Amino acid sequence: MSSRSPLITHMFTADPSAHVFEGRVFIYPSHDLDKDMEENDNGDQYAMEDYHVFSQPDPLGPVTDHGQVLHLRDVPWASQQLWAPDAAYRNGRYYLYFPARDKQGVFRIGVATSERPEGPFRAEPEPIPGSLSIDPCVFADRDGEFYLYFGGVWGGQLQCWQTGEFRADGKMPPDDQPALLPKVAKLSADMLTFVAPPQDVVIVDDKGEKLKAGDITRRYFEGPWMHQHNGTYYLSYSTGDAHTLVYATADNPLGPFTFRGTILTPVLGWTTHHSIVEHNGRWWLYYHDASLSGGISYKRSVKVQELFYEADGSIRPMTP
Ligand code: FUB
Repeated sequence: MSSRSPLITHMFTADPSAHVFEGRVFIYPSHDLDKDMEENDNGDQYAMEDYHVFSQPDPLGPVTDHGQVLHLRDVPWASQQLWAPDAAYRNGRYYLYFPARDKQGVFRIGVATSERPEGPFRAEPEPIPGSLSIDPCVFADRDGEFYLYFGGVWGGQLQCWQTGEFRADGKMPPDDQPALLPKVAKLSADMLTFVAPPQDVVIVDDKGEKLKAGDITRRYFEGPWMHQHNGTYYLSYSTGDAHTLVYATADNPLGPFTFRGTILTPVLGWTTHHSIVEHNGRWWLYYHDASLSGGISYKRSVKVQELFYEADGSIRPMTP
């Protein structure tokens, strides 16, 4: 089943992170601007300035817009580009994780907090120390630990961090070398810092070899999502310039993860970005495409489609 049409039509929304809080599905998306802009590989056209939070009684139910919950002007350390966010609940508080460029133009990840899942959220004065790049995904493991996954290449700057320091001239690795990898860090009990420096999330093929940079239909690009199903950990992500959503699995949240296959074939538009959530025993893929804007790749819209597992734990591939 799917909604077949955009869930939200009064504004452009993208990068939906969906979670069930208090029995409702809450969606934390990017808010694409309705302006005409030049497009480039640096992603300057994704000039988002605020976040709205949305909720539904169930994935096919009506959507409530809870309004603007955070604006760039209220994030002391950020200068521009509020990109894909995610949210978590722990110990009576809600945490919104979001990337933005700092005053030096370097992407960092910040946190904002609220007593309510629908916000409004108050930003911490500084980004998370040691954070970098874009696309945070926060994952609550069964043992009560929380992990933040993040990272994206090209405009997301992951290629600029290969030495451990930020190098604005950082290049993508050659095609025959291992691909760049998403990062993961365990979160502190107050959810505001990393307990250890971020580490690579290794993705290998079925022979145990790291995926190569030139393997564009399988290697990591951006938009990590972590979920757990029947004891298996699923790392799903966008392949970027191959325009698919794919996944890899492991028996623990840190990996290494073995590549398994495609979840979603390309959508209309350049980017593809998603989340996977369980609601009342059924699983759902939230994603975006550019159908509402007639294909303008930086004016996107959130959609939802039911996701099914096969008996061997693989995810049944979908078309948008
Ligand atoms: O929305 C801006 C960027 O586009 C996100 O951070 C990426 O994942 C891609 O969807």
